[in-house]
Amino acid sequence: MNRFESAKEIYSSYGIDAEASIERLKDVTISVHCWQGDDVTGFDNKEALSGGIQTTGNYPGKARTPEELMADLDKAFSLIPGKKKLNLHACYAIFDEEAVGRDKIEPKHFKKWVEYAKSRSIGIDFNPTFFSHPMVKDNLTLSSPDEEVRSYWVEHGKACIKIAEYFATETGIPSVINFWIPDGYKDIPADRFAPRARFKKSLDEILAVPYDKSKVYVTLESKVFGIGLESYTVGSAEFCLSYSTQNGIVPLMDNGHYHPTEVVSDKIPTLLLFNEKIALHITRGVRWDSDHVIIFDDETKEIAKEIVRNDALDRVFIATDYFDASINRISAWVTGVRNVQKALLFAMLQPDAKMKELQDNAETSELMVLMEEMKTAPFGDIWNEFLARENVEKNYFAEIKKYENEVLALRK
Ligand code: RNT
Ligand code: ZN
Repeated sequence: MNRFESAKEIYSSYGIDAEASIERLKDVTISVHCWQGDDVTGFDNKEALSGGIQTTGNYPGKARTPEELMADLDKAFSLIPGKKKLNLHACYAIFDEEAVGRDKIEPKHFKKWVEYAKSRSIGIDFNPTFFSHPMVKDNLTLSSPDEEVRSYWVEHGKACIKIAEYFATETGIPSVINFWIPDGYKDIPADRFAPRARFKKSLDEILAVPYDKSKVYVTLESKVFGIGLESYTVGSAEFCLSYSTQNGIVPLMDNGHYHPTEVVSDKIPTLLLFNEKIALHITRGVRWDSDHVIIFDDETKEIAKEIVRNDALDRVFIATDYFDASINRISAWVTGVRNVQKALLFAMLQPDAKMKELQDNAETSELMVLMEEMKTAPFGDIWNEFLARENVEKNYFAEIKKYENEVLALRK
């Protein structure tokens, strides 16, 4: 008997169907963030990254052009099993003729991305870019007291909804458009109310544009603080959750955006009770919202468990969001996305019904024993079988190194 067959038998003794889990995982779409490939730089201007987020490191070989980023994405996608979607930011617009401001971008500026996605049969998610731009004034965009600034960004938001709709129409796959603004104050503000009132008004204006709700899902991402914006964040958790609920859009939780002892895994079931759909940015915060590469750690597994055991795979938009510039960027992509998939498969291989029963019967000693036992079940053999069936190598590093030597090393 090979390792997979024997692992399958072990899982089966717990009442778990490993074959069915593999099939189930094959169907889960992960929205892969494009910004890992170039340290969140984009192509629409030469501004440095701002907005309270930071990439650290200067590993050689970063993508500098759309062609390079597409080639790197292809390399990463070839090493990532399962279903993927491409998650773009507005700053990745490709201007063939004249460049336009972010308030004036149009679908045609993303035509090459649509061609890219169509020829690979994947969908595209989208994000307006409210950072790294001269129109960000005093660290404010949609909440700015300067009407010229605020309305510029409102126009950007509206333009982006049209572009997301274009993605959905062209690819035939709905597009998730995520709104996140960096707006905030480094030090204690005198007025916490007005900026949020302006943000609310701006979102109302943006969402007043007509769009097809079966094609475009609007999500709103909250945050607790950013670098240089430590004391006050306009788009706080309460703001974003309340706004989403009141306006029928989708709340998005990024697990780097909460106080360090707060966990998104615990928030998922609550949001599932009150929302038809929810969205996630999966990342790894180390001490702060540091956007480290996702590893196969406890909280990633716990997040996956809350999705799987609540039967919510079709209600949760799963996207990755991290940016590590200190290691090979393609390796970072593949490692992080694979770890989300690994966590999902791990969650699919838990004896959920049995564990829930033990909980309800207050058999907590036995529950702990079973939970601990499952940690050393032969999960790796099931994961390896999934990789083999998806025709991707278990150890992808040789491929990464080859690409680094043949392609990345030439980018001087
Ligand atoms: C920032 C947010 C946001 C960004 C991307 C680039 O803290 O997490 O999602 O990471 O939009
Ligand atoms: Zn995020």
